[in-house]
Amino acid sequence: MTGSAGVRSERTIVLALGSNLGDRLANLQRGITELCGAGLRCTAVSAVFETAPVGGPDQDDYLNAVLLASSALPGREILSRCQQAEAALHRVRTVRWGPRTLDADIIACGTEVSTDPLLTLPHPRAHERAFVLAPWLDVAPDAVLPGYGSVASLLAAVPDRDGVRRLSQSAGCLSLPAEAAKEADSTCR
Ligand code: A4P
Ligand code: MG
Repeated sequence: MTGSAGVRSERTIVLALGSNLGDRLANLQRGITELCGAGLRCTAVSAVFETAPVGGPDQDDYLNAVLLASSALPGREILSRCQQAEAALHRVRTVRWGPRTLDADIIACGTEVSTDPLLTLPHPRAHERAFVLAPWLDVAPDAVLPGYGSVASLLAAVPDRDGVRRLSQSAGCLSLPAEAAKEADSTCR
């Protein structure tokens, strides 16, 4: 939201991370390091979920997580940051919904709604995907997907909810970069 002086106020940014190529957990952790900072103040990260692939070619299972941040940056700048993080992980695009070292999608920027194909908000498929909703619910039990309702009720209705499994902390967890972790809720819990 932009105020009368043209200054955008901070709002909660919800980012979904996924990886199913290489060292999946390390890729997600590196993605967090690439994303957080410089105007994107990361506040919490979910547990890691192992998830069956949805759509695309035959491919290995994913690890998925949700990262919460607070930011006044325009959505387009946050999208660029996501794309830079994917590039840092040498993501290669071949087939749609194909395997990837890192996918970093914007699920929501506060309550912003946009139908721009370059940045659709909320993410147009988030409401029907357990691999997004389950980690989001894990890190924000009262979360609401703008225009769709509570994440808990959406998750209860999605078909792929049996395809997601929360990893125990000993099996793998993510943490915020040290700077952010000092003042925020780290979820290696
Ligand atoms: N774009 C528009 N809105 C957004 C947004 N809110 N966030 C545009 C990010 N990007 C957005 O994205 C394609 C285009 O979407 C970009 O040019 C951007 O401007 P991409 O990252 O190149 O490709 P993608 O992520 O494969 O595309 P898409 O269609 O958004 O994929 P989905 O729907 O996110 O699905 N199964 C499991 N278990 N776990 C997964 O993580 N991921 C996918 C990808 C499919 N199946 C999966 C998983
Ligand atoms: Mg993407």
